Amino acid sequence: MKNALITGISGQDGSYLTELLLEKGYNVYGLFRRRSTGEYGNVAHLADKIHFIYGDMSDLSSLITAIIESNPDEIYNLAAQSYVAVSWAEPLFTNDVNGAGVAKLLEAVKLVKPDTRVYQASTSEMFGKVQQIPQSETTPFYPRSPYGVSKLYAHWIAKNYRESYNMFVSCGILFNHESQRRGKEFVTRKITNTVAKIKYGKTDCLYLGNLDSKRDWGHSKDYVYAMWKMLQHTEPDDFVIATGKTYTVREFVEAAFLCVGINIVWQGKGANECGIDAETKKTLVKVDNKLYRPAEVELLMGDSTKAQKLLNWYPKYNLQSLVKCMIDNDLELEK
Ligand code: NAP
Ligand code: F7E
Repeated sequence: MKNALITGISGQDGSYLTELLLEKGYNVYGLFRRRSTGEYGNVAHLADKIHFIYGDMSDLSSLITAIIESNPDEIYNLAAQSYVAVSWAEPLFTNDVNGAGVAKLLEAVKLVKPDTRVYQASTSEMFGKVQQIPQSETTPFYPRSPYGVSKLYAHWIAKNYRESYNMFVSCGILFNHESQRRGKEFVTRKITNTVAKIKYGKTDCLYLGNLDSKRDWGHSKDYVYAMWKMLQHTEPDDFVIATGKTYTVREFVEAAFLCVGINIVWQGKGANECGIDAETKKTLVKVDNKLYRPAEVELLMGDSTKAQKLLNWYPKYNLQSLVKCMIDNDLELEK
């Protein structure tokens, strides 16, 4: 039986990864922050199967203790301040957790159990103002937010521990991945949840920022499988994980409304653009300037050929099946 330590276990990916590893017979340990509400987040349904260890990415002593207690064969470092928009409001905290926190974790692994295989959650946000389309492992980075910069530091420090100390550290450069467990502040879940509320008459309108942003959206379940595959590979390496397809926020909105039988047509431009129900002529989507970011990542589209070839990894979900499962879940929730 292998031991796995997951940081960020209560998040979206942490929960799907826990399910995968439990299915595979792992002992799962989760680094967990104390919460005033005492909840387990997305792993509440698995709480009796997980060994929780209190800790925080900013607290080196807790990371050392977690490694001693869990004696891990594999560590999946998923903990992060993961919301890009908040990284402008909390740039130093974001860096402490996402950047310096990774150096602390790697140093703890080096000191306590250097043969542990480590997965680092890198991100397509490191490509930021993209220098190539599509983006692959060889595309130059150009982060556009404190979040992107913090993750780029983590990515390079992870590579450095791999090369300096011969440690097995792999970085997954994952493009956006979503699910019914996605936080409601992220655009996809905000859209599906608000569409469900509109369907049941609980709210009138969906307010969004930049509708022109393009993202390569996959499903978290597919992406956590790629994380596991990376740590089973013969060599540590970096891999882009993406669907290879890109869509605008506007197209995601259209797909979500179509799932509840509403055809959206667009009128106006920029801040005056709105989405109208083609049948009733009601305005269901409006632009709110406050939701624009200080700097935007305009277009992401990943090339995961390397992961396909070396890991035999392919996504199962496409945009339509992703939107459908998110909408079905939110309709049930808001009923
Ligand atoms: P998420 O749902 O926001 O989960 C983040 C997790 O990190 C939560 O369990 C959170 O705990 C924990 N955490 C935050 N700050 C911490 C700290 N100081 N110490 C310990 N734990 C802390 O994120 P996700 O979508 O699952 O993403 C997982 C990882 O992949 C993140 O590193 C993210 O940056 C990265 N990533 C995500 C995507 C994506 O599209 N989802 C793409 C590329 C990379 P609480 O529950 O206590 O807040
Ligand atoms: O924004 C635009 C927004 O917050 C997507 C994280 O998991 O993926 C995620 O980062 C796009 C942006 O995700 C709203 O401006 C328009 O262009 O859902 P998001 P993100 O910033 O792409 C990467 C790969 C990560 O690593 C991150 O951890 O949608 N947008 N209107 C909006 N975004 C939000 N949140 N809310 C809006 O109302």
